[in-house]
Amino acid sequence: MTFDLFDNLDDATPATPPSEPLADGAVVLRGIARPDAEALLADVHAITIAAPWRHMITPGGLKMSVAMTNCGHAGWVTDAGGYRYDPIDPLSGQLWPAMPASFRHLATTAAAQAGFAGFEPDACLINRYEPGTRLSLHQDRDERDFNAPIVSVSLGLPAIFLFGGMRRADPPQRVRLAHGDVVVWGGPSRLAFHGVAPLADGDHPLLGRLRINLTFRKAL
Ligand code: MD3
Ligand code: FE
Repeated sequence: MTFDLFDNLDDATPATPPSEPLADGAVVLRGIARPDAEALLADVHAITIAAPWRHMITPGGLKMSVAMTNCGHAGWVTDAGGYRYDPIDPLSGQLWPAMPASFRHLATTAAAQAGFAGFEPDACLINRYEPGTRLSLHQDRDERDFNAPIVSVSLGLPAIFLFGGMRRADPPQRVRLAHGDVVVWGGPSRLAFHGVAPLADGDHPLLGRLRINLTFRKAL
């Protein structure tokens, strides 16, 4: 047996996992959050003690099936008054919890791998799905600067992500997003319609019957 000190510099064994282009500006980094999953989930738990999970009400009066919370300098909220980013959690009347270092590090590393060096997220929306929970097709356009990408991190049960086009009627492609998958949505993909199909039941070793998704944004 011989050991090659330079193994990691070999072209056949890249130091970074392969990135898979999904669409113009959208890159999937399969499994890159797996090594951090326990730390990320401990931080999610701490956030939800100060800013509990809640089912927000859309301006149309519908209760969302996805439970949400936020961390960072602003949080995405919806209520009878509309959609907005708010520095204050309306439930607690306090600032949202700070963005943990584990979150920020993963988001900036993933963005840089996808060609968005210098991404500085100021908001992280945290979504919790139970079996049957879905997110209908929408665009994310409440952020100030669409030049910044959105970075999403999937944890727990796998989901079928629906990735549409620039018009709501464009037929979406279905992409399976599993535990540890990170997707960077920039460029022309930034304003694409997207959603999540009803979550299939299952039993994940870390999260049981849940899926948790983190989306990092430059909102302000
Ligand atoms: C493509 N969340 O929070 S993450 C959302 O799985 C949201 O919880 C979904 O859509 C979830 O707004 C999807 C992937 C994602 C997030 C934002 C995007 C894809 C995107 C913004 C633009 C284009
Ligand atoms: Fe979205």
